[in-house]
Amino acid sequence: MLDIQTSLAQPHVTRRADYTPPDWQVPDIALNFDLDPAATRITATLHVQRSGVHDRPLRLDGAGQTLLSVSVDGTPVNDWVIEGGALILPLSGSAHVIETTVEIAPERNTQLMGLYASGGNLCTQCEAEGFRRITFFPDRPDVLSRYQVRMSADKQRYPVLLANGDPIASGDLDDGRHWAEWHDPFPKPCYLFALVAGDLAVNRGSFITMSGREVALGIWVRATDLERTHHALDALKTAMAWDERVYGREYDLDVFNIVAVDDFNFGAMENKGLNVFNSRYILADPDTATDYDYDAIAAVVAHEYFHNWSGNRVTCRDWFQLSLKEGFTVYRDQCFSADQGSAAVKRIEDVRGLRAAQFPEDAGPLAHPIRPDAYQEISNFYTATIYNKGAEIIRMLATILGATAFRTGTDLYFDRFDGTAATCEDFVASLEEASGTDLTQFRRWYGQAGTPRVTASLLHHEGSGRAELVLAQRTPPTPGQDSKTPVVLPLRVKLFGAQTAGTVAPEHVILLSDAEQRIVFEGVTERPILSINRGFSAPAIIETDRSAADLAFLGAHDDDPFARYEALQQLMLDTLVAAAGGNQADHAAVIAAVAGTIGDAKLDRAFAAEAVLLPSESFIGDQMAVVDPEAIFRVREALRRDIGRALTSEWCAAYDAAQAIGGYVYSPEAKGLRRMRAVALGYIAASGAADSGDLAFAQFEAADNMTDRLSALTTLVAGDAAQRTPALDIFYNRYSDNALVLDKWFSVQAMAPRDDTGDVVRELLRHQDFTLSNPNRARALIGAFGVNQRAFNVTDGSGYRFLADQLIALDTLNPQTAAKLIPPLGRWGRFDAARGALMRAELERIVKVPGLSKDMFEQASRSLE
Ligand code: 0A1
Ligand code: ZN
Repeated sequence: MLDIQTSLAQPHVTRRADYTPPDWQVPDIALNFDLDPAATRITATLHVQRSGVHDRPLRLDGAGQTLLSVSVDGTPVNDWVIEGGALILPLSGSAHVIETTVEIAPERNTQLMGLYASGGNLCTQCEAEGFRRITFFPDRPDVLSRYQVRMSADKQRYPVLLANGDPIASGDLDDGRHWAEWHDPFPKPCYLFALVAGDLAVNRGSFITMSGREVALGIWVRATDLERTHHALDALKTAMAWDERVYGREYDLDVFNIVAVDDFNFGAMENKGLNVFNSRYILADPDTATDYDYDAIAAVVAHEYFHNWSGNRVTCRDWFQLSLKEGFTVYRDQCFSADQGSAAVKRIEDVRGLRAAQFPEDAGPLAHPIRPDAYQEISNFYTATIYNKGAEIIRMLATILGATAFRTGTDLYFDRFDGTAATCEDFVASLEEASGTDLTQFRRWYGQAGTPRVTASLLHHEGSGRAELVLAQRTPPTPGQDSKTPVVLPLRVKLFGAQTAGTVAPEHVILLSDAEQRIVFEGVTERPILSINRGFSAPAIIETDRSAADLAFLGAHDDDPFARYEALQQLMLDTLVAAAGGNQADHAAVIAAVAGTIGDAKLDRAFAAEAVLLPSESFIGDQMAVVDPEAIFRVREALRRDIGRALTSEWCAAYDAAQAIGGYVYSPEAKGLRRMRAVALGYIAASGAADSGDLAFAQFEAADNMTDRLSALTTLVAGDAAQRTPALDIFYNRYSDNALVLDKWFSVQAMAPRDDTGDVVRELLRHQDFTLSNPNRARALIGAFGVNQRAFNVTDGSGYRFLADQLIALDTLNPQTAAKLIPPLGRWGRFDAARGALMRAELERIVKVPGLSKDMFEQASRSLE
């Protein structure tokens, strides 16, 4: 059969405007899996119902399986055709029972979509369009079905058989095989289907819901990993209680299982009652996981759990609505994490992440709105824009409505759309109706790409006591959107008095909705200093004309921790951007501000440590008309060295104070001390202190936890101390059987700020532990190198060639993972002409590769536009 998709030169584009409701519904499906890694047989029994009045055939998506038989109402038929992988079946009545039998080979599935093998076990990944690789089905999120799943498998090899919902029955067969049956009573789209068959051990727990029901919890891993599942289990229980308290949402099944697998394209997946996780977001103990890992585990466990309501009970009508579940769920997990420790540090980390990944996306060739209008491959739209900007949009809604009305709105949304496939518009309309707030203009955020730029200048007339804040907004054009309209930006603003350091205008939220707006403050008798976008209340770039002195003032006195951090960052950025542009830069103001921050004993150490870190090289680059990676690296290192030298005794004191922790504990305070210790060590090393290698190596050897060990290793790897290679070898030997820690070993070298990083990375490609077939490992080396701004952008283009070569190779195995790593090459417009041409040449080379996946084709071709 001719495959329509590949026979045409033009790739198929799916458009939001073309949405039509499904022609057929499938209220019930029974699946029978005869599991075997080489040949799994699947019989699917679909109860289909014609939806509306039409005479169109039943269209069941499929991809790559061998079709063995088709029957309609119990009778074998052969009047079907296969078109673009889909099975098209003419049907005469309004309801039928369709049965298909297919065969697939999970062990040959390197894409990790559908049913695949990982570490000797079998598991599934169906979002977004993986279910069609298992069996023929309408693979779209607005077809909701009740699932009955029966699995049989070799009992020795796969003693554990799990699927969605509740276990119903199980038993032995006489040929060494066994079987199990699971039912999920909640209708769900097929992207939430999951099964796992494997040799797994379980850490069991239980949770009593707010209505008094007991839920059996299980975290399933390799037996040797069992001891590393306690943190994830604790996080799950905390998340379940949090969702009851904050959103009134209770878990609905009697069991909730999580399985950790080593080979996974993303972070984790919220399959109903059976979450499947990348093992990096489950496994932790102090010896192998950093504080950052612990926090990420709790955040991802919470995220997937929260999807049970924002995603599963209310799902998406189509994939253009992806941010409906993802933006909202990220917002929910961000608030959850903020409640577990330092909310200020969490906000700083989230904004840093947004600026590192989403702002460049919004400013580059792959820019798209949080509700896109078209895609070729939906996997490419699991982006920082959909997730993180999406979360910022929800956060703005919460700010504009206030906590109470926001909660009334989410209650209405959950109640009204429970059991259905909804749209972003349904969500906004629910909040609008519940709060009585007109959100007409706010809706522009859903359709407009690009990061708004807001200029803010504060004028003060001393005589009249009037201050005037002049605000203007502009969103730069993005591909396909030449002209933009003003959006609604809730800006939390406060004015401080320069002389008294007191408040001259209390905080309030300004809703900037016009292109230009003026806000008048009366009774301002002393010169005011502007604190704006406090808490990063709107995802915008704010340009102010505040002096270094005013920024230093805010850096020392602002009572909003994010604004305080931001003032220090701005002070550092102004210094660094000026220096990178060739202007003489005075480091004194930054050094004084850093000294004041680490010396401020009232400040939480975690916050102080984050606040004194210099902006990343790429964020500095984002502020420049043309990114000069070498200059950025040079001026940033010079400032680091000066801060290190000028404050040597302060850093040593901070280091020693942070050392007095005693034994390892995972608590917000202990994490703050470890963070400060890492930052202090970094500055001591940057100062060039002769003994910094000894200090780092002593920490490396004495560490009783991965946070301290890895920060010491990172410091050693950056420099040229004699202990550098021994530390890398010791680390490797100690952890050579732990894949997640080896990933760190690869990454720390790929991210190193060194002249030889490119050579080291090319060498590491040949390392016995490097493989492209494990996504974590590929990302640890190739992904990390791609975001090492200086090493990747060396002038001879060898970094670009390396990335392109690797992505072309990876594409043949795992297109999804390969396509995700394209963006560093799409920054060609941000660099000088010579680098830009070299990057484009690599993108052009990629686009021309015969047999390139549509994932890669879309990312690379759009990156050239
Ligand atoms: N819904 C998941 C993300 C996810 C998407 C696609 C995947 O396919 C490989 C896997 C996971 C989440 O938001 O966590
Ligand atoms: Zn999600």
